[in-house]
Amino acid sequence: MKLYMTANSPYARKVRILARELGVADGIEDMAINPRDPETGIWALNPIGKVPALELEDGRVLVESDLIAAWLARGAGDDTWLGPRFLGDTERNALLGLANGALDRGMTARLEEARPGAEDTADVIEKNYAGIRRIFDAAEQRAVVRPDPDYADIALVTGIDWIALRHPALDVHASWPGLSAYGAELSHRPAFAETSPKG
Ligand SMILES: N[C@@H](CCC(=O)N[C@@H](CS)C(=O)NCC(=O)O)C(=O)O
Repeated sequence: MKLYMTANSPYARKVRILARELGVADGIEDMAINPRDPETGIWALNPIGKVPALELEDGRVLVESDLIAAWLARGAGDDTWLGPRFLGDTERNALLGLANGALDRGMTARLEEARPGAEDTADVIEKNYAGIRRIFDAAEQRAVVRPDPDYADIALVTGIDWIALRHPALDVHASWPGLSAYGAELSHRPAFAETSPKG
């Protein structure tokens, strides 16, 4: 299988961490591409034009990080990371939703930073930063390293790391020391360490 990704994409990283934790990463080749470049063929594979996209051996293509992750977990017979136990746990699903929301707000703010000359850029960025602050305030109380980490932990650590890298103005590690310590502890796991975003 081929996973179309960029090295620092947080959405792709969720899938890459999960694949490693499930022990199925050897069957997946990471294909680093620029999703905005149609010459890479990504638009034909994934009409949304985004990464991650997982091309299966029979040529079918799965898109959207959480759907790819759920498909991998099911194929691996997983019950811990994103299996029936996770899906039946309301609290863990709620935390996953918050983590995904932080990523979406961070991505919107980043796209806005790249929109030159727009009058409301500062306003749009601040609205999204305010959303991230609310999300991280709420998540900090729930961010506890448990004996069996799951996909909500993967998503939250991915959000913490990527927002700390791409939005230094939020000063993530100083502003949310609980989240920072939680992320650091989970980052000792090889699957997290191997995929961590680089500046
Ligand atoms: N909801 C999607 C979001 C994926 C996404 O936004 N990927 C970004 C990279 S981190 C992308 O490919 N952006 C290309 C673009 O916006 O043109 C998912 O969960 O997979």
